[in-house]
Amino acid sequence: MTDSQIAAPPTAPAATVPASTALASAIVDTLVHRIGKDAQAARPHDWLAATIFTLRNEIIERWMESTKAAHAAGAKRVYYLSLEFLIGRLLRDALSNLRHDDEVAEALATLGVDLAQIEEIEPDAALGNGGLGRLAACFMESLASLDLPAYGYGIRYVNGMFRQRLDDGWQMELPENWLAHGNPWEFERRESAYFVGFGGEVTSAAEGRVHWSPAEAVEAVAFDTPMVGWRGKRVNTLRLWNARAFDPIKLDQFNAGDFKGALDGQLRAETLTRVLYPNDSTPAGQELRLRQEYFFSSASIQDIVRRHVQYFGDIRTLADKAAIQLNDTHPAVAVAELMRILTDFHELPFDVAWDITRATFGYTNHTLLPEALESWPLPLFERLLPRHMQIVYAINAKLLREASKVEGIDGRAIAAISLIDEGGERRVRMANLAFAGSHSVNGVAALHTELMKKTVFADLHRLYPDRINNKTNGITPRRWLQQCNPGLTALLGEAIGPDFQDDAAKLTALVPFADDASFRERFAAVKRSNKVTLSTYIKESMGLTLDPDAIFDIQIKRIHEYKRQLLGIIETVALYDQIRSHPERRWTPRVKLFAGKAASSYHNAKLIIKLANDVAKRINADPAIGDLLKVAFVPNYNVSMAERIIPAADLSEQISTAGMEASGTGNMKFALNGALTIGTLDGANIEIKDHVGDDNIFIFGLTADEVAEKRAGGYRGRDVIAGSAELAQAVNAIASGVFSPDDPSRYKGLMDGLYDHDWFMLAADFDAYAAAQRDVDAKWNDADSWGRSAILNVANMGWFSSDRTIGEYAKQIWGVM
Ligand code: NTF
Repeated sequence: MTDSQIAAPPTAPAATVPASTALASAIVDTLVHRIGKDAQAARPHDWLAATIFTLRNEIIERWMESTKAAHAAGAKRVYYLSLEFLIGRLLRDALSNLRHDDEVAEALATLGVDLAQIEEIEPDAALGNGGLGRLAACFMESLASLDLPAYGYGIRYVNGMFRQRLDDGWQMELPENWLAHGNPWEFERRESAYFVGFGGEVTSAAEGRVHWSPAEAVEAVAFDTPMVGWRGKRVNTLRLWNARAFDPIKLDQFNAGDFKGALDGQLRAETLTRVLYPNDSTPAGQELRLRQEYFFSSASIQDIVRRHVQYFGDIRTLADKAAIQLNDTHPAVAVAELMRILTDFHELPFDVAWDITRATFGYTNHTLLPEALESWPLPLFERLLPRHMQIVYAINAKLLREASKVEGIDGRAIAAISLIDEGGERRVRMANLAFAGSHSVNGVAALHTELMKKTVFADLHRLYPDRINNKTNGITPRRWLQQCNPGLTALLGEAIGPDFQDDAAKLTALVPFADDASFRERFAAVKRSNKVTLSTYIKESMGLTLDPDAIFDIQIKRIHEYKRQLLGIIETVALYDQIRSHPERRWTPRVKLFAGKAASSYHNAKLIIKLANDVAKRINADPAIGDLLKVAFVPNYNVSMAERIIPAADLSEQISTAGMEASGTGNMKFALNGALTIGTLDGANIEIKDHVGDDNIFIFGLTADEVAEKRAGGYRGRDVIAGSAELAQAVNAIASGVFSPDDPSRYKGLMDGLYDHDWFMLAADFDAYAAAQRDVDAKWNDADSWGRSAILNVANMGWFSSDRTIGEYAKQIWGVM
């Protein structure tokens, strides 16, 4: 969408604009006095900003009320520290949560402006990679909706997640400048600024006091964004830090003609908050990343301590008034930072500080993938954070002393518990630091939590058997049902009344409607209409025509080998081959959609994107296939794209190797919108199955235990491929260049990997997956059965609301409910 595509506002001057409502005149007033344009000159971005600024007035009032009320009540606050917040667009969210959508749409219409069109030009705030960042955004919304006083703390990246462009099917990464038109949602708080130091040396002063003199320092400046809860009940703060040089320009250097050197400090500071590391479940071991982690952790801890002392006076009561949750290990250095502030500044004894620290922090683990578990080379950590290194040693000494007293903890276990990895190059283990420094350590789905106890954290679990607990992830039903799927929301309201909007658990009232033929018809009509809308978008953006009566089979998520997009593609190739070989059979028309970004340095993931595109190109152009099979890789997957695609899905692909996807949250979004899941017994799929019922989900493949057994038993993909004609045929076709005639050996290495290093058990699961897909076809052809199952998915997904998840954190970890 470009500015010029949007209907021009009426040509009348501002004073005579038919502002039929007070709201319309307020928007025009904002346009004139705040943006400095009249209705005639206003561009779509000006209307967008004017609408947001106008709406903001009400939000600000509620925001201040929320803050004052929490203060007056002496309430305990929740602090959610996360290096990622994938919040997406905010206008529709705020409008909908404040119940102003119709009113604002009408007011804008009187001004000749289409609300839907200006909503579309709001940039996606993509300050995150995938599930972990989106979870943080859902949690912020639920915290406000449950009326819990909370702050999110993160980094205000100038360039968030890269924009993905496909050049001949190859992923290209382009910088995404979400702040190009300014950001009407944010408030710069110049008064909330903190000193964050790096490097330098630690000296002991008189009376055993320790003094850290950093070699360099930047200033962290707060930018606040209001997070509006459902029905505007409460507005919380997302506080994102921006780095600034203390001395933006060295005038002496500048005057001496060294212009570049004069601005060096500013440039170095800006670099800190310039880019989001575009990794998902892949390592990000660069120094800048550790600097980012410490920068935002330090500023956040300083801010939390400052607020506590200001409101409550006594630092010793911190844990009674503050619950800090670490979203994965990215903010784990906050444990050492709080210890530093408590001991070096507040002069508390080490053991007292340690008790306060552990009572204050909780840690959530989001992955068991060894390559994604953070650890930092000890020399780097020590050089950048010399005082924190001393504190880590002191914590470690205490931890290992405690461990050595426990029966059954031997030398091997001690080495595994230690905060320092001594095998090879010495490294600081951030997960162990987060674990040791928290009173609660949670996983994000039942299986994941069990695997934490058995694998990565087995020894720490033996030492602290009460610490690990489960909090199965959730999604906010406001964004992921009400806002993205207004058709379904209206239909649900007609059937069961509006109560489900305030309590997603009430969706179960829909269960009896699964047996109501006329309801099933209306339900199917809503889905079809969503599919038509998506098809129109794909036609316009990609030039591909889709049949809205085909099964819309969708896999959208970050591209990673463990998520097995390759399994989906190979099965697509196998199906293609079957259709060509047996044109006489009655095939069920399918549309296979893929979308997702690959980490820029992840070679195989990028090759998988290219393969999906090559396969799509060939199949879509094959006249023998016609409308029976269409394949598309939709570029630049992001939150807004998910909101567009998910309501149109019939089949949700959740096919990771069992034991590897910690939870998944896309799986929940699809099921809540009436898609059936085809999936493995992995992550939250297991709990989805338990809720929607075995008859309403397609489960296939190895279990996590079976995967582990096979790996231990010397599994070889080669043996399986030899025994599966369909798989062998598809793998050979891809390997021999059928889909890459311009470069026949392009996929040879990728396919060879399946024979000899099939770590993700793709070959092992292929036949079961293909069989499950034929079960999907059969069920699809029984429209009553499909419709019934789809409705039962919606009816039983209320449990996966992030309100339920946050309620559990609030009661069981934070003590705020
Ligand atoms: C992700 N972890 C997991 O891979 C998903 O399964 C899970 O749903 C989300 O977290 C949210 O819990 C990560 O992105 C990371 F960074 F930990 F690898």
